[in-house]
Formats: sequence, structure tokens, C-alpha cells
Amino acid sequence: MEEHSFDLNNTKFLKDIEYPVDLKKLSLPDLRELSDEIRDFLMDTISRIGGHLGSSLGVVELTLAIHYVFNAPQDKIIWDVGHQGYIHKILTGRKNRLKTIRQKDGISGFLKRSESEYDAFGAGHATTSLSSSLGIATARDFQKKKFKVISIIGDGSMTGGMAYEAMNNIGLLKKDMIVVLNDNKMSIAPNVWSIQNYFTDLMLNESYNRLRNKIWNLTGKVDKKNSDRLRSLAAKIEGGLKGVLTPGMLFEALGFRYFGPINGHNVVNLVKTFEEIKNFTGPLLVHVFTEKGKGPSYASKHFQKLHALNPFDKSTGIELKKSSVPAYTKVFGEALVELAKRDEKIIAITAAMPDGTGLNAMAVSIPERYFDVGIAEQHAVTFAAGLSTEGFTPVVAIYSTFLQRAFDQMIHDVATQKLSVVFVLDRSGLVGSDGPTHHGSFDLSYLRLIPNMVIMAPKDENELRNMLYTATLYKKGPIAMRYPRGNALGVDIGEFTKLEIGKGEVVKEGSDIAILAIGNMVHNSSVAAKILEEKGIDAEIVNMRFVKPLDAELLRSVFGKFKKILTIEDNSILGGFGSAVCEFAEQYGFKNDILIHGLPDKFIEHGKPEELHADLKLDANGIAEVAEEFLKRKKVIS
Ligand SMILES: Cc1ncc(C[n+]2csc(CCOP(=O)(O)OP(=O)(O)O)c2C)c(N)n1
Repeated sequence: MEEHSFDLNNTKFLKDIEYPVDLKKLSLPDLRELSDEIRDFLMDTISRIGGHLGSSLGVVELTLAIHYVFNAPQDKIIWDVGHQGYIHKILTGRKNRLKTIRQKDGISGFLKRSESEYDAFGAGHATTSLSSSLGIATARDFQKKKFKVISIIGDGSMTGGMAYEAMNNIGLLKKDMIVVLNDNKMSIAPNVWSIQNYFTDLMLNESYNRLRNKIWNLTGKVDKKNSDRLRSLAAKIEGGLKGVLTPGMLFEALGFRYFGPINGHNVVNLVKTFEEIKNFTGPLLVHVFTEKGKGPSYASKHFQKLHALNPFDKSTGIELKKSSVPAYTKVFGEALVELAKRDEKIIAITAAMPDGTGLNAMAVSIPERYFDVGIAEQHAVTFAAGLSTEGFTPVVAIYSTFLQRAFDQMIHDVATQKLSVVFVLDRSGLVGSDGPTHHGSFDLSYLRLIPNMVIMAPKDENELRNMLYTATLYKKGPIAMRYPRGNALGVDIGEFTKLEIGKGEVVKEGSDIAILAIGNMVHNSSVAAKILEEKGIDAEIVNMRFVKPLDAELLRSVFGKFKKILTIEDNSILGGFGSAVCEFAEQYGFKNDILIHGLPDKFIEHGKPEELHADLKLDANGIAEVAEEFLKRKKVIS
């Protein structure tokens, strides 16, 4: 791809494309040129603002072909995850707002029903497209409507169990729907879909390829206008040879008609294929091979094929932002390797996020005790439960938002049996530009209600290391720790020190108000204490460390010393840390004035974490303001 500054007005086709109707005015060869223009535009915009890039670069032709052939928004196009939906956004009225993507008050980085009528189903988490598409197709048939349902799912998302639950149901219900399998062999990391090996083996087999082409030529000629003779011939071929010899066997067994594999970068062929099959009935699966990050020469060498990037240099792909302070993720990954070298019972498990969780460090250093199970959070947890029954110490590292998927597994498979699984939740609290589907807003609430669960949150990276160490030694049941996205504080790292379970610490003594904080909110509260000090307010700052069990002794002393207790957390105020403190007060008859401050009971939109914290008064200034107001508040006793 050539390096030049991009101007939409200088494009031949893209400047006039606002909606899919504009696309339909173009000839098939024009679509090729438009693909190049779109790639340039996407590269130019995302290099300046950052975002999910590789997946969208890989589906330029596919998205064009789908919008060229089908008629959205009447026809429903459902993208799995939605991170590859940037081209879809460009073609559906959001081209000029692409520069605002994932930024505060800008368009979302995922698809969102409230953003556009072209976004038939919102997502952010993987493997929901087939189930939702089946729901839409079923509703269509109830209402005797006529639209098409097209879902696009990546091979990575096919490692999620819901895909198979949906396919099983689709095969039974035999609804008219088109599933496009966008196969680029990548999840965020290289994919771990075992079925993929089978495709690859077959694709490389020459005699298979010759036969497949013949079959494809025959079946490809069949459309609803063609003669019964050809149809029955194709059906025979499909039922006989094709079922045995094509990679579609798995899908055919589940009740789909399989088409492909097709080169996903030949836009003309893609259009022809969709035209040919669009009126076929029953569930159809179109298998498309694409290249993640297609375009810039450096993409193929990039370890994640440009999956998601901060602003970067367009000519090299190198991200511009560098920090000297390590991210919590990195601190965790390295600490785990250190501990795993000492303790051979430690096993690391990720659900398709080796880099995002920091477990890539384990993958490199101790690969035999590292497992990437795919986008399969539920399986990851129960797999860990099984390991624990044999005396291993599984460390399951999953983002706060994705662990929501495995709620029952945590309760039923781990906690009821008091199995020693260590849960490490990265991206707790507000994650920023990924928005409401990705914020880790609920973990303290959903973990807290599970009996036998210990819950910790470190105030800095040194405490993170000590909590991890404590967790691997605990061995009395499930234990969880949660920490935010982004850079740690840059404090000194000491020797691993075992913490006493359920013990907090007073980090600053005070006399006017107690601020009980958890995790990264300890730092913000400590800075708030300095702001308050300038206003003559002497706040005591407590690092509670444990949300469960709470430090009862410390709480008793704080309740005895202060009338006003302010709790601070970057978790929903419903059922989280503050609620735990209130329940403690209620249980032991304390009548202190308590204010819970945290995330409000609503979905928080995207924006930089610091912007969102400021909006929600969870930054130091905000906490100081809340504390000051709280001190003025009179307790109402009715
Ligand atoms: C439940 C869940 N777990 C993890 C993720 C993080 N995630 C986002 S995209 C992605 C990879 C998806 O791979 P694939 O479907 O093949 O799409 P591609 O990026 O290759 O286009 C992962 C693991 C997620 N979105 N949802």
C-alpha cells in the first residue's frame, strides 16, 4: 500500500458512497477499485485515532459484496463480535463519522442497534451471531415477512460453544438463512480451532481440489430458474460425493448446505456467489477465506495481524504511544511465570486472549503449562475445575466482561465443590474506547454473591504480585483478583509477600471522614485526600484489599471512629463493594452515615477511561467533590 495523505474528495468512487444504494450503481470491476479506496481510507483514519483494524481490512471485499447483493436494512446483516464492522459502517451512512470511532460521543467500535438501522444486532462479545440470526429468521417467518438473514462469523468465534448450540438448532428448524464463515485462521492470536486443521489438509490436497472444482461448477449453475434435472443432479452430488469430499461435511451434517471455500478478496466472484445462492432455501453456509490485515505489507508479520492498534505510523505499523510504566497485564504475566517456575502445579489458562491477559509470557516460558482454549470462557472455567480436583493450581485469566459468560461454571463447577481455582480478571472497571460491552463494571457484584469466593483488588502493581502469590498459595477454594486496564502506578516491586486473607490497611489516617476504597480507586482516593486537605478536610483513606471476606476488625474500628463513611469502587454500585460494607453495617447494627460511590446503574458509553472517570466523579477531583458534598449532607432518620 502506497504511503500518501488521504483525501476523500480525491477518490473516484468512495466520495459518492453514503449508503448501499450508491454502491449498486457501480459495475463489478468498479468494486475492485472501490475496495482499494476503502482500504486507504480505513488505514488513514485508524492510523490517526487507533481502533480495530486487521479484521476490517480483511473483510473489505466481503462487506462490499454483501451490501451489493443484499438490501439492507430490509435484509438483516448480523456481524459476529462487530469489531470487523468498520467497512459496514462506512457503507451505511457513517463514513464521515469514522474519524470519531471509539471516542467519547463518537460512533461505537462495535455494531449497535441504537446507532443505525443497518445494525441489525449489537454485539462486542463473540459467538452470538448465529443464535441471534436464528431468532430474527424465526420472527420473520412468524410474521410472513420476506427479508434475508445473513450472518458473518469468524473462525475464531467458531471456537465458542454457542456457535454449535445455534447450528444444532438451525439444522433442526431449517430456516432460510445464510451464514458466512469468514475464515482468516486468526482469532486475536493464531486461532486454536481444531476443525481448521481439517480444512487446511483438504485444501492442500490436489485431487480433492480438482474434484471440488468440478462439483462446484455443477452446483454453482443451479439456481431457482434452472431445470429440475440440474437440480436433482446437484442434489445427488451434494448428497453423495460432496458430503464426503468437501470440507463442508461438518456443516452438512448439521443441516447446512455448504458452499466454498471461496477467495474472500475476489469481490466479483463473491458477488456472483451471493447472487447465485441468495434465493436457495434452508440454512446455507458460505465458507470464505480472507487474510486478516490485508493491505499493508507489514501486516503479515504483525503478531496479531493488526487486530487492534493505538494510533500508529502508517508506513511501518508501529504504534506511537509508549509508556515507561508497565501495564498491569504485563506485571501479572511476568509474576505468574516467576511463580510457575517455583511451583510446578501452576497451570495458566486463557480463553483466546494470550496477549491481552499477559499469559503470552507463560506461553513463551512454560508452554507445557499454558492453555489457550479458544473463545470458550465457560469451558476454561470447568477445565480449570477439573485440573483442581487433581491438585493443580489453575490460574484462569479472563477479562472481567468475558468472565460473565462463565457465571454458572464458577458457581456450579468451582465454588460448590470448593475447588482451588485462581481467577484473574483483567480489564476490570471502565476499559475506555470499547465501551459498554467491554467495561468490567459488574465483577465485584457477580463474584461477591458466590459462596466460598475470596475477592481481592490490588492498589498497585506490587500488591498485584502479592495477591497473585497469595492466591496460588491459598488452596482452600476459589479466589479472584481484579485489576484495571492500562498502566500500573510505577511503584517499586518487592519480594513476593503473602497477604493475610481478609485484611486491609489504613493508608492515611484522618479525622473527618473515612474513605474506604478498593483496587485502583485507592490511588484516586489518596490523591483526593490531598485535595480535601487543602480545603481543611482531613480524610482517612483505607485500602480494603478484600471485598470478600471484608476486614471486620478494621471496619469495626472505622465505624467506631467516623460518622461518615464513603465507599469508592469502579464497579456498579449495585451489589458491589459498597453494598458489602452496608450489609456489614446492617448485620452488626452500625448506624453510621454511609455513601456508596461507584458506577451508576446504567451502561456506560465509550470514551477514554480518564474522561469517563471524570464524568462519573471517580477521578481524584470527583472523589474529593463527592466527599465534600457528603460531609454537608444531613442524615435523614424518619
Ligand atoms: C466472549 C468473548 N471473548 C473474547 C473476546 C475477545 N475477542 C474479540 S475479537 C476476538 C477474535 C475473533 O476472531 P474471529 O471471529 O476469527 O474474527 P477476526 O478478528 O479474525 O476477524 C476475540 C477473542 C470477545 N469479543 N468475546
